Formats: sequence, structure tokens, C-alpha cells
Amino acid sequence: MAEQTLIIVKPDAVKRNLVEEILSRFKKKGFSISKLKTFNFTVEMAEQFYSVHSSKPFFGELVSFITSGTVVAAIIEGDNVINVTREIIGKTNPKEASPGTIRGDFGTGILENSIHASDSRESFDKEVNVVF
Ligand code: 3AN
Repeated sequence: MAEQTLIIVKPDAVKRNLVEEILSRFKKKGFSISKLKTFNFTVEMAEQFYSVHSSKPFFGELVSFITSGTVVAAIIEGDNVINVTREIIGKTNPKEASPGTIRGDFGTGILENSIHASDSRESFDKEVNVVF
């Protein structure tokens, strides 16, 4: 089975109607999208999803932002998709993300950085259980 990763188009990007534009970047790269889900995180789901950050000073803001509006989750499949997707999304802070990356092109703030993507197989396994 092909490698899989999970992406979440965050509330800032959904509000700006960027879902199709963002998903098209993965399709153009030759990856396939095997599952798609539009939903709103509950606080409980968000706390589980971001539990590795629970001791960080920004944890409260992070949970409040991700629950602030509708998100779109997708499972993306293909060779080396976890690492390649991290390259496609760019650095966490949109001010540092290169042009041509999703965060470089669309992100407007450290929270409003348009997209989440799993950073490892372990993160994917955990995140997919929270979302799907
Ligand atoms: P990434 O999403 O690139 O894997 P992480 O795992 O370090 O980055 O952070 C998770 C999320 O927390 C980021 N997507 C970002 O929105 C938010 N975040 C990271 N650092 C900060 C910070 N210093 N202040 C506020 N939010 C942050």
C-alpha cells in the first residue's frame, strides 16, 4: 500500500475559499486523495489532535483557532508522501516559508498558516484516529 499522510486545510484558508487551490497542489504532484472530510473540530478533538503541544504557551490559542471554523481533512497517498508534503506546505511561520509553498503563498500568521500536515508515520496514525 502507498504511504499516506493527513492534511488539514485550516479555518483561515477554508474561509478564503482556498480548498480547491490547495488540494490541486497535491494532485498536480501526482498524489491521490483517498478520503476527504469537511467538519468542525470540537475542543476535545483539538486537544487530542494537538496533545504533543499541550505544555506549550500557545496551546490555548492553537485549540481556539482550529475550532474557530470549518476545516477540510484529506488523506493523501503516494511515494514518500509524508516528507514531500512537508516540503509542499513549507515552514511553520509563513514569514519564513518560501514562495511556491502553500504557507509561503497563502499563510498570513503563525496560527493562520493555512494547512497542517502529519510530520511522521506515528503522527499520521494518531491524527487519522482523531479525525476519521
Ligand atoms: P507544523 O504545523 O509546521 O508541524 P508545529 O507542529 O511546530 O508546526 O506547530 C503546530 C501548530 O502550532 C502550527 N501549525 C502553528 O499554527 C502553531 N504554532 C507553532 N508555533 C507557534 C507559536 N510560537 N505561536 C502560536 N502558534 C504556533
